[in-house]
Amino acid sequence: MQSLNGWTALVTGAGAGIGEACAIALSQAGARLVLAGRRRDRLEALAAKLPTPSHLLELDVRSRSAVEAALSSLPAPFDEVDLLVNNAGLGLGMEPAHEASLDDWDTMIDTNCKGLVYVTRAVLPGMVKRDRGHLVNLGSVAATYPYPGGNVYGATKAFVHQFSQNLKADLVGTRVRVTDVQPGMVETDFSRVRFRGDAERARKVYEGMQPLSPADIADIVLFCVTRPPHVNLNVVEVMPADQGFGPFNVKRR
Ligand code: NDP
Ligand code: 8X3
Repeated sequence: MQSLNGWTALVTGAGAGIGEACAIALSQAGARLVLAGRRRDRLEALAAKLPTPSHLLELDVRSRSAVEAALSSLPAPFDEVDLLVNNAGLGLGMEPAHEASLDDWDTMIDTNCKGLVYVTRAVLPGMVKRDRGHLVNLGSVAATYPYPGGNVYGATKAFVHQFSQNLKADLVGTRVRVTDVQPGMVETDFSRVRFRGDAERARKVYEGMQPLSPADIADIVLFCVTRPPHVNLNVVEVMPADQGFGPFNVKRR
């Protein structure tokens, strides 16, 4: 496995779930970490566990001005980000589109699309200038496969996919790589957030099946970023062995 010694990795949403697991895996591989998220206590607890130095950013990615300010004033040696894991994101609600909350839709678009764009735009010029970098975006199987109640969540992840592909198009000829990692069911706080703290409903999502773990996704992210520099994994779609595809839903009268 290629070492990440000397690399600086920025992980958004690093205080929990997939982001936390990615931060741990990248740190264990030798990268120094910039840990971004809204809950400072979670970032501090994570930083204490990491074997490499880290810098904490208490940051809401929805705020364009906060993202720009935070990322333009990173202290050395954290100021040259080589690897960005755009992980911060969420699903809210599973109501059908005609009943869903427009506020929830705004929050998902602001976080999963606009927040990801703000952070990417802030780090990308430095990567291109140094001719070295890797953008890893957390998409989802929901980008490709619709399901009832997925509506805007799935659409935000389709945005992540299309943005990733278009970034790749712009970056041809540079040594900046782009990967869209698209997981299926991963057991994290994702469902608890989606169901607004209803732990029982969240638990039922993973009942009787073996979901992916955050460490499974971190393992894939680490694999993608440690390929030789000429190798770009564009899209990685991964599901638990216990998850599959639904049949077409036909309403018969
Ligand atoms: P978690 O709820 O466990 O973690 C989400 C992370 O995102 C938290 O660390 C949270 O930190 C952060 N976050 C949310 N909103 C913001 C914000 N506005 N600004 C900064 N950070 C924010 O869920 P997961 O680990 O499962 O989700 C991580 C990513 O993986 C998401 O993009 C999700 O869509 C994607 N994904 C998840 C799957 C799953 O089944 N779990 C499957 C496919 C994709 P804090 O609240 O401290 O800010
Ligand atoms: C989260 C996984 O299947 O709930 O992206 O959309 S799913």
